[in-house]
Amino acid sequence: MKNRLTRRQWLSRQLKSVAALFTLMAFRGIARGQDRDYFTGTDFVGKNRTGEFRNFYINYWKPHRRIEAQEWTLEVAGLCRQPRRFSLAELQALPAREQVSRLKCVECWSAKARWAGFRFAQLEALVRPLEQARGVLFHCADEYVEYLPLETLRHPRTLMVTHMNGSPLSDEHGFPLRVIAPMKYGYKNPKAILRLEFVAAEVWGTWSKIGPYSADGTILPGTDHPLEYNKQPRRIPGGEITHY
Ligand SMILES: Nc1nc2c(c(=O)[nH]1)N[C@H]1C(S)=C(S)[C@@H](COP(=O)(O)O)O[C@H]1N2
Ligand SMILES: [Mo]
Repeated sequence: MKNRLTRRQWLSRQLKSVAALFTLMAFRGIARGQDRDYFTGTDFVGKNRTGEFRNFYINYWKPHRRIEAQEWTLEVAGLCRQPRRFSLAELQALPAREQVSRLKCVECWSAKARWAGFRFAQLEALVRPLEQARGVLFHCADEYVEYLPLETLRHPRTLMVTHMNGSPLSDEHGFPLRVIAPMKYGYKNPKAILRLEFVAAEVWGTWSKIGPYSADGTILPGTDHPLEYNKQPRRIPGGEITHY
């Protein structure tokens, strides 16, 4: 009898420690979950602030399937004389330009990179926008839509970007084509562009519609929290951030 009780006690202790082990594993799972990168190693890409992306956050409106270069073309349509499609190779054959600039998200953070690509004017010369065209609506792989006036697209600091820090854009940063307009908040820098449409009037983009953000998106005087300086606040005068 005594022996049997002891055995039962032993069994119960064993069960308890197994339960404790499972609990620990569950907690570990949750802890990992907070930092899990859902997209690495999958066919999809989406919003991400983990791992290497702690240094340069990734924003995407919706997760979307990674773009295959061979299957991708840029469609240029709307108010232009020669609407057409471009392959990535055709775009990369345009005269190359490069710049170092900071991307400033309206939600506090910023980060800097060396961007390379081509000038918007090169594309314009090939499709020849009509006189009525005032700007371009960018349609992106994640159903993000953003508008930029021709004035901004022709600005000497605005670049159509295919490369970042010497490599082709990662899927996260907008492969195969994005806009970098450093005088505007990040939301005016559309990524993973599929279609470009010349339009006669301003259209409110995805962020301007949902957020309390201006449709124009020019960076306002205020405070920035650059990721590479540990988000330590810095005063910014408005417009492109050039002093750090
Ligand atoms: N297609 C697409 N482009 C986008 C966005 C988006 O959600 N979808 N977010 C914008 C915003 S709000 C920011 S801050 C920048 C961030 O660029 P990054 O993800 O390369 O850091 O992308 C911009 N371009
Ligand atoms: Mo942003």
